[in-house]
Amino acid sequence: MLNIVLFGPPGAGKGTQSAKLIETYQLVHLSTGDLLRSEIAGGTELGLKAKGLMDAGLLVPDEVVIGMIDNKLAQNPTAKGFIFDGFPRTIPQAQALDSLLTNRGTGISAMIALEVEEKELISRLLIRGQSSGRTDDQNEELIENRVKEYNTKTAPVASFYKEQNKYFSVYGIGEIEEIFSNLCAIMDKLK
Ligand code: B4P
Repeated sequence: MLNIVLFGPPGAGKGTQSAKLIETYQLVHLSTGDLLRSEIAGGTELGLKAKGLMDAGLLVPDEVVIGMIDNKLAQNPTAKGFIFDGFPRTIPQAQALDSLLTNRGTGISAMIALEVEEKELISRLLIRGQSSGRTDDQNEELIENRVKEYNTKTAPVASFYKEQNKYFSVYGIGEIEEIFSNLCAIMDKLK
């Protein structure tokens, strides 16, 4: 199986590039952000709890997202592999993902990080906020909170994969197609 963690700060292009990667490599896309937003749209108890945290730019509790990923892995037993988009976002999530995959006889092939400077992230998310309707893209202060949350809790996850020699990075500013082709160059070596 080809199991990839697509990593990067909010607005780095994870969702954008995941959509292209799953088509080219026929993988299943697992975005915890999308899963949480669908819980919110469905008005579930989990969604209601998550909404307050997401609207404040904070991460939702580890056990919530780990449970969602476990369910999705179980629902896709014949997948050729997965693109994990926005997960893991903390070290406990990374450890949990390792054991979920080990229990299924597989593991993470690589983490690929999209590198984008903070100024560009804020500008992209403010632009997306004008049309996405996403409440967490609505103002600069909130976006800065998300970046802060990333720097303190999520950035250390890269070391987890570096220590396993599974870390790769791609510069994430430029044409979407050019970034995609740089990602594909790494994916093709991993296949
Ligand atoms: P996510 O849904 O993961 O949202 P995100 O980090 O903002 O990234 P996204 O993938 O949507 O954006 P992209 O970079 O593609 O998370 C939302 C919230 O959910 C989190 O803040 C947290 O509260 C919660 N959450 C999710 N997962 C969690 C977890 N595991 N643990 C705890 N909490 C969790 O794109 C951004 C914009 O840039 C787009 O408009 C796009 O068009 C544009 N763009 C992309 N590439 C570009 C390029 N090359 N040039 C110019 N613009 C580009």
